[in-house]
Amino acid sequence: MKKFWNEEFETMSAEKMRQFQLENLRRTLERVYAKVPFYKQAFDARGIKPGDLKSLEDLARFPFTVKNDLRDNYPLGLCTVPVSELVRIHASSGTTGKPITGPYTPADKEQWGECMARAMWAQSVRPEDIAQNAYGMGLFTGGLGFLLGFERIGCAVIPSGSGQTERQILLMEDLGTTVLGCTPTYALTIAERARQLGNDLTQFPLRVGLFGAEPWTPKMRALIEERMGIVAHEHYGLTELMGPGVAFSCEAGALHINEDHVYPEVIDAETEEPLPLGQEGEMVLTSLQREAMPMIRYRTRDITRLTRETCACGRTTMAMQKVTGRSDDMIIVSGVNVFPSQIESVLMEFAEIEPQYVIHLFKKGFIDAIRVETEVKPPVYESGKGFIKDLAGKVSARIQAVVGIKVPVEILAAGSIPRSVGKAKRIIDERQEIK
Ligand code: DLL
Repeated sequence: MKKFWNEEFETMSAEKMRQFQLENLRRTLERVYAKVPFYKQAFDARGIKPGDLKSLEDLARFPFTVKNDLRDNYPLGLCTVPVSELVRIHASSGTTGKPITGPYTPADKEQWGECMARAMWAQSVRPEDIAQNAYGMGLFTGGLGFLLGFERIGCAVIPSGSGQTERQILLMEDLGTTVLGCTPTYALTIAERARQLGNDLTQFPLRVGLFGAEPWTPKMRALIEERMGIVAHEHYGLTELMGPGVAFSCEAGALHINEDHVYPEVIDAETEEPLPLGQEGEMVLTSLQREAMPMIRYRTRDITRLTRETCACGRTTMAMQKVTGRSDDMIIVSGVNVFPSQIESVLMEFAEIEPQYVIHLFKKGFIDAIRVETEVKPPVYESGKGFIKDLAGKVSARIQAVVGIKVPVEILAAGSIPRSVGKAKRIIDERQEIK
């Protein structure tokens, strides 16, 4: 049985990899410069042309791309191909009501499947496995991205999607699931429910979990492993760069980056200068082979550091440390990316509401949850309890429509929320951190 899914790229010498990256980077820069007005303008504003890239270090002279650029060019303004050449469009939350899109050509989808299969193979997934895919099966890249990888390997996939926890457990037992893919918090929910139902997951055939899409601590990983009787592996990725498939944990515990597809840099989030290997900062990623919507120096806002050492698993690709936080205020609730600015934009739609709010972030069992407190304009509060309750319900429904998750809303009297004298503190983190 082969050890690597793609031995050539997973064990390539650093020198050969850099050469491969340089050639693909140049091609990608040329592609976006020729086809996407946004990039042409951004490069021209800096007086730089794709041909100025003589070495990988020259990439630092090119401009960054940020989430707002995707929003400003919504839905497909950064695409290099007409819609007729696309075969898939995913989407994820933007910083306001509009989502950001992730379009794929047939070649992009092919590469995505390759990256996923490499990751899963490294995590011991084999054609004999029965894989329960409990990531959200929809616009979110988790479900359909994992499906591509499982199918590429040849597993029997159960596309259960997220939710309906009791049915997940039933399927797991009846079909003899050996591999589970979902967010780490959902894994804990499944384990908790199984315990309540009197099912001992450690006695199930389940042996490995493929978890990602949100930060989780080593403690949480150990807990999942213990409660499910499995080995827990990690996946990292983001819609903008393809979805899951950017990085994956190996048997030695390193998070390897699919470096022939994604070129990683780490920068100082304040000065925006690239940092040397090993130093912690914000990860910036550039697509190397994508066709539909390649990203140039995309600021992920994820905090990590990069290392290049030959790993005990035999892979030579660069590894990233587990993401330790973000350089912006995005929070992830039940796998859904939530920005305070989204909540704010909803609140601002209501004439009765004051532009004052706080988001309480707390733990509901093992799961991160939020609730919102806001205020009404002074006379409105006098309209009576029924009116206020009704208004809170409307705001909550609107948040659900925009953000995609149900968030309880409490409406307070004018002046209840402490006023800030500097930067507003919108998020109150009440979680007892499980470290
Ligand atoms: O979460 C893609 C994905 C799906 C990754 C399934 C892994 C498994 P988005 O919804 O666009 O895409 O969210 C991307 O989620 O910038 C990180 O902040 C966070 N994130 C993803 N994986 C991890 C991880 C998918 N392993 C954003 N650890 C990213 C910490 C993660 N944060």
